[in-house]
Amino acid sequence: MCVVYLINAVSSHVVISSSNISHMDDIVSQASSEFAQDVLSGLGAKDKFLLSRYFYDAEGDHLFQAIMASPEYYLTDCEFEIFEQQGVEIARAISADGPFELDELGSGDGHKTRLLLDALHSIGAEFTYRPIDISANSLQLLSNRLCADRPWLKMDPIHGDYMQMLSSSRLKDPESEGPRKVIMFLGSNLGNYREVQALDFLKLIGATMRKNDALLIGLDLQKDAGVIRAAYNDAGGHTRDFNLNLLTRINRELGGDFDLTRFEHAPEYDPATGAACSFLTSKQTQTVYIAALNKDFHFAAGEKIFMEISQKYSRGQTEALSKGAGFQVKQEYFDSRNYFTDQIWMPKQEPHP
Ligand code: AVI
Repeated sequence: MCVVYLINAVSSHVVISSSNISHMDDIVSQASSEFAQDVLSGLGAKDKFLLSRYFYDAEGDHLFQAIMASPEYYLTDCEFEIFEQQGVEIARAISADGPFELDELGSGDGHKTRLLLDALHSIGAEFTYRPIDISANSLQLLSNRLCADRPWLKMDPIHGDYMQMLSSSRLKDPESEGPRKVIMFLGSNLGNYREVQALDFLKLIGATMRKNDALLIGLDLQKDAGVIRAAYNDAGGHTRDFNLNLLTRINRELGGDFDLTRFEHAPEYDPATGAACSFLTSKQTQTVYIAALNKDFHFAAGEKIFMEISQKYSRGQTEALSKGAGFQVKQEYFDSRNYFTDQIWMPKQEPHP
């Protein structure tokens, strides 16, 4: 029987009752003041920017689903193909060292992961699936669905920010006697970090791992520039709406007065570095007021707000990343067009003296 307890790792001590409503208010206002602070730093900078992690409110989640379903956004299909065609091979490789827990950082709707779970089940692997996601709603939906379809699955979903979780005791503690761990970080989510941050993040993951643990990571590769440009500028306009939705969020949560018709979605791809960057460009000279900051922000005509990086990797870059973060590459898997790769990385063993 499949039983799921949704653990809130960030605030598991908070039980909602009338006596701690004000504490809840504090938490909520703390979160929105962090958002306000980040918007202030971003729009107050000489080169304006906003942080892409704020894309994912309810509407942003919905738009991201629409992006993933669009014909131009090849990443999801490629990774799906890898799991569909090579899932059993991957399952064998990650389960070779015995029972383990499978921690998925940012599980989302688990569309691709289901293939891997089935492959693991088909070879009789012993594991517990621990999806970790910031969206309680997505996590609950995923858990209910998996529980209903796969009664054999042992599952321990965790609600929280995986970045915070990596530093928290639930995932940390490489000295502990707990089960072996396979950490999954799919969908080229790493590409949303700049190079230095990506390395730091990988090192943080590495610090939670023991000798026989593994990281299964999905990375988007460099390819024809036209294919990449189309993926971040789909004809249906979902990526445009996804970017503009962050201005709507600022209007709603921080009392901004952004007029969305005065900004244009302007993605760029640089084949020399592999950086696909999204910008919103101001179509005219304008001033935007944000009430929560009690501040005006001035935009020149043509001025850009940097929204997001989606790094596309060369083979040399993926190698440098794994090496730089202290991993050795155990296996690499590719889709039939060589657009995307899923790789198994293990912590590098220190040579014996
Ligand atoms: C979540 N992340 C890997 C997506 C990407 O491709 O960078 C986010 C995204 N932004 C625009 N389209 C998709």
